[in-house]
Amino acid sequence: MKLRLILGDQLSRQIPSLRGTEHDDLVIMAEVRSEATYVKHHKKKIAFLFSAMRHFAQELRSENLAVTYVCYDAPCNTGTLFGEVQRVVDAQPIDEVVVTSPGEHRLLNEMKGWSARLGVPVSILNDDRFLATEEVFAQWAVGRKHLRMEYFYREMRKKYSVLMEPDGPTGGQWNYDAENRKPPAKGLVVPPTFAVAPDKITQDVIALVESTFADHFGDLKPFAYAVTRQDALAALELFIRTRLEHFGDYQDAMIQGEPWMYHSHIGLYLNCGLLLPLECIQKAEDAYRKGHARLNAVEGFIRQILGWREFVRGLYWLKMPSYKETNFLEADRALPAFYWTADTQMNCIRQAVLETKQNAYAHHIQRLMVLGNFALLAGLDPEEVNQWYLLVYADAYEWVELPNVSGMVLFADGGILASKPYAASGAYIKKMSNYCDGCSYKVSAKNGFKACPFNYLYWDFIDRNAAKLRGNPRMGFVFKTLDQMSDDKRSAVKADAQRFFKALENNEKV
Ligand code: FAD
Ligand code: DLZ
Ligand code: SF4
Repeated sequence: MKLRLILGDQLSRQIPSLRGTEHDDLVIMAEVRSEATYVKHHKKKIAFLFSAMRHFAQELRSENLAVTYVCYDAPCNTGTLFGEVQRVVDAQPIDEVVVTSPGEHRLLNEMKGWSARLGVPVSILNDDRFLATEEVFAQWAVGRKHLRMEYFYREMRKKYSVLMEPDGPTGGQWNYDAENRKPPAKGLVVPPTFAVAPDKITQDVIALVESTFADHFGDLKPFAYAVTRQDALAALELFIRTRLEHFGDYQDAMIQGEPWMYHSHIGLYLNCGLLLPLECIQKAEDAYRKGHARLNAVEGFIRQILGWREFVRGLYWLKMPSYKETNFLEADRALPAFYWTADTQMNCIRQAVLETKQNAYAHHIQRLMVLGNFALLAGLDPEEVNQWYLLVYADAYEWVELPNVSGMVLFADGGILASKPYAASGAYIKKMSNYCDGCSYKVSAKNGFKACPFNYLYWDFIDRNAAKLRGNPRMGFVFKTLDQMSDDKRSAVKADAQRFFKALENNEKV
């Protein structure tokens, strides 16, 4: 008799640990303190996952599988995954425990010791929901000085015959970003996003989270996320029908009061197993083939899933555990309180934090070029920044969060993931959003009290890190500009940055 453990982010009928299930096997799923609190996840993330877990258990039971489901508040709940597995192993004639490899290094490490502790074999299976195994990625990486997503992505396109013609990539190019990334058009009306009313299971979970995780960050209500595969598929279909066409155009655009923009909002479903990557890719390609969406939009969307998503996962497993310790720029400033409270005069940050708090979601460019850009320019401690990103977003698991934060945002890995830091002044945010219109700071002012902090923090960041970044061939122009800067201007930048940092340290509202 096998005990098949299904984790909260493995809610797929295709998960390897459910394959070949015999009639006397037992499935176990458990809501446990250790997973819900190793970082204090956003309330909505916990509610989403517990509800999706409960619905998945129900689905398995409807197929006559025997499921032991341990609710968070069950009196016998030991609070850990190991404890829950051990309880079953102690009570039943279990010959083997079967689990699909978890998405986080800390848990995999722990599971490797389970067999000795339990006294039964524990099989940890490869998670083949992903399109590149750790081995395939490692093989691709061998001998490459720089790991660049674009080249990996091309291999994946060929391997899975996605947007491919007999003579090469569809349309003749691999990448159509030159046609993408437009600023928001005036009067743009964003279509409504997918929403579903909470059923009884979700309502019960919301009540549980409200009383048990009251001190966690974030708003529980309104709760409108899908918690079943059927609804997650409906959310995907809605995206393809109403948003995909403009995905590329407005991929980097930000509008005040429009948290969802033209993004797909499927990351949380993909990462917990309700959706599978290849089906999302194929449905998007199908929309292009049927003439429902343009190639620039479809290729851009597919690249995120077939390229970036698989690339960051490959990198995570290739470089862990040392990747977590990287801090190339030796950044050590504490995370400012406004990442929790939104109490800042910087309107772009205020909006992004408020939306994060409401939805456990912010779209990519808010994460990268607003919240992330500030963290980079201000030299925030990578450990604190990683913790924050891991707990605030409903789609966050370390395998995807860590490379995005330490690699893409903070350049903490020294350039393993990105060829140069994604640092930008206020001009970028002004170009891609309307946040600056409602800001107490002036984006056009470069120095002084009223100046947009991103402006002087950008040059202070470049100056401060010159010894480490000057040799970067992609930053030649930036350092040329720095070198031509007058001494007065350089001193003004330094003085403004120091004043700003002092205010931060004194917990003043900046
Ligand atoms: P869309 O913009 O519609 O993109 C479609 C899908 O592509 C996403 O659902 C996701 O599966 C994939 N994707 C897009 N960009 C990336 C990327 N850079 N890395 C991996 N997959 C990508 N994504 C997570 O899934 N979990 C995280 O914890 C996470 N943390 C991030 C932290 C930072 C600092 C940054 C800059 C990015 C992070 N991302 C993370 C990537 C990206 O921002 C989210 O995947 C995306 O915002 C999810 O929203 P969406 O489903 O609307 O995505
Ligand atoms: C994120 C999460 C949370 C909040 N709670 C649980 C849980 O109670 N039980 C469970 O099996 N999984 C949970 N998860 C997902 C795990 O944290 C995830 O499986 C690991 O981090 C590996 O990716
Ligand atoms: Fe953000 Fe600066 Fe614009 Fe204010 S002026 S919204 S701080 S970029």
